[in-house]
Amino acid sequence: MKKSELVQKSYEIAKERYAAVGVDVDAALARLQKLAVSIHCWQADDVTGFEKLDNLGGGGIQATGNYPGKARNIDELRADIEKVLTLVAGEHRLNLHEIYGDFGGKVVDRDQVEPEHFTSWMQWAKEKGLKLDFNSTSFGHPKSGDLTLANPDKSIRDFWIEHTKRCRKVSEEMGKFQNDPCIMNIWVHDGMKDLTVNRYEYRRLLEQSLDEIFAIDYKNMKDCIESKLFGIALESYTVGSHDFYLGYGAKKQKMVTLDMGHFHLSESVADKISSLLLFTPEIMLHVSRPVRWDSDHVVILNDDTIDLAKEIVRADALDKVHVGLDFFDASINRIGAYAIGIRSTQKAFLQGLLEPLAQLRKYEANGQYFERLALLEEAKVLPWNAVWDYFCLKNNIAVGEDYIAEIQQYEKDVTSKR
Ligand code: RNT
Ligand code: ZN
Repeated sequence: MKKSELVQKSYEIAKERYAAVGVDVDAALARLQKLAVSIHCWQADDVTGFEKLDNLGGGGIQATGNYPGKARNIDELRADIEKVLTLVAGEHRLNLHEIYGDFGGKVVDRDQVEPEHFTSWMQWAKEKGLKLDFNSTSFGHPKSGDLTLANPDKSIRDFWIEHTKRCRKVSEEMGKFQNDPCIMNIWVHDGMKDLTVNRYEYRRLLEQSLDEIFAIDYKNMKDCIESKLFGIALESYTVGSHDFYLGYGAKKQKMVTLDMGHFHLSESVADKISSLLLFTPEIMLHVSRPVRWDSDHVVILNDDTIDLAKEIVRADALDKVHVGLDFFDASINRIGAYAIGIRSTQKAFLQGLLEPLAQLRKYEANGQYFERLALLEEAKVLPWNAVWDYFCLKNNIAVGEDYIAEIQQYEKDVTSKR
């Protein structure tokens, strides 16, 4: 039997199995189809960007590995993203960092960035059916140091405030152009390597800088603020901790970005969804995978991603949670990294959407906790994978492991020649 026939047949059977526990598979598929993943541009080039300034590295993050074929310029990065889009179903977004601007070979310092540096991105994205999201970039710059928005030196602080304000303006223009809000993330690495005695002061400065940055209200962009546990070489103190941004977000009604790599390893990011939604407007996610430290490994289908997706569905919050990715693995084929990460994220959400929630809720409300646990366990082995294969088939993209060969071909034809 042909693979497509097998997939079709398995799907029909799966549909009946799910119907028996009250799950409408087609409704789940329709919802998955609409679930946009904001694809981070920085996996394609190990977070280098296209600035003409010397990128000094540092800033608390680091891509490790030297697999050949990274994107060296805008055209290569766009080609790579276009390839990625042929390997995943659905309509997605592209998340750009300021350092990926189209600076036309000129030196444009971070406090000089303008919307026009992103015009070609906006046009290209429109052609490709992508919406754009955005990030200010505080790392990898001569003025990055250990402290940016929280720097006691006013001239440095003002430089980064100006940068971040301008990035909001860029985001506003992107949002206007695409007729859909551009989500702009602020993550600054500010912190200290060793014991720190002025913790309060830096946090006070960060709050003050953010207030200045957010002074203008925009209509076509949304702000989000991302915390972290520690950065490389900034291990002892992080100004923008989770408590800091949770407090700021709740007080000022800003979205908090939850990066799965920015918490203690035993902490459940999934469990934060329902609390955050009560006190902040929406949530931005950086779906990622920490391995021992915030190492930004490629997202896989593991308990953390499945739990997160399920919690979002259970909270009926798919429209309030924005799904973005954040990983940068320079040790494997980068296009492959994207394909794995996006497909695994979608698989997690599909599992969430296929949960027999109505029945589970009934059990819980009745205090039938054995029944709840039993159904949760059985639901794990319902044939969600048949539904997943059908999703790929129906969208005309590689079913199962077939995308491996497509990536090998692209490597042979394109990335290996770089
Ligand atoms: C760093 C943050 C941040 C970055 C990107 C490049 O720890 O997760 O989101 O990964 O901005
Ligand atoms: Zn992140």
